[in-house]
Amino acid sequence: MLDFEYWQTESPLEMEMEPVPRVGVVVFVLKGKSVLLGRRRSSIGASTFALPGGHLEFGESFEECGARELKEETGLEMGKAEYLTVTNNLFLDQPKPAHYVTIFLRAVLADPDQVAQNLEPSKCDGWGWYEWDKDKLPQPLFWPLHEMVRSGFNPFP
Ligand code: 8DG
Ligand code: MG
Repeated sequence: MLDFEYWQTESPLEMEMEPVPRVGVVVFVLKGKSVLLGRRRSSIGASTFALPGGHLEFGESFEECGARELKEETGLEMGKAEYLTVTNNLFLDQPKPAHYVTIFLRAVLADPDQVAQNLEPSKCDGWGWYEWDKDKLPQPLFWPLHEMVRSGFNPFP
């Protein structure tokens, strides 16, 4: 049981806790030959292009989490989705090192004409569609994504 004084500390609860691995769920939203990417403003991967996604919440399925994060970050409604792959990555170049097991889904939009909005401007500079071609993707990519491209990974069916 945590005592009252503990809760009065200035620093956030997370900073007080031992680091633990967390689960991320991210989505390759596919449209034609393109995927949806946004330039991050969050501390991990700041100024690099990454997929929409975020932290798995208690009780969620991967698809529920992907759909919720996509909606929160872009306003887009996720259509049919499927599991693609998983990564296990350490982010050591952080004030507080982070460890993520990240689930990658691919999905189409419920309505392909819906336009992405930047609903969390403190976390992202904006969203755009980029052709999945190593010479046409924006640079720099968030390093986990960069590694996937380098390994020849293709999110398209
Ligand atoms: P939340 O607090 O709103 O739930 O989450 P968030 O603030 O949107 O989390 P996030 O950093 O966007 O995503 C969680 C972690 O997932 C991220 O810190 C590292 C991992 N991750 C990857 N690859 C990618 C990616 O391409 N995009 C995103 N958004 N996260 C990724 O390993
Ligand atoms: Mg996010």
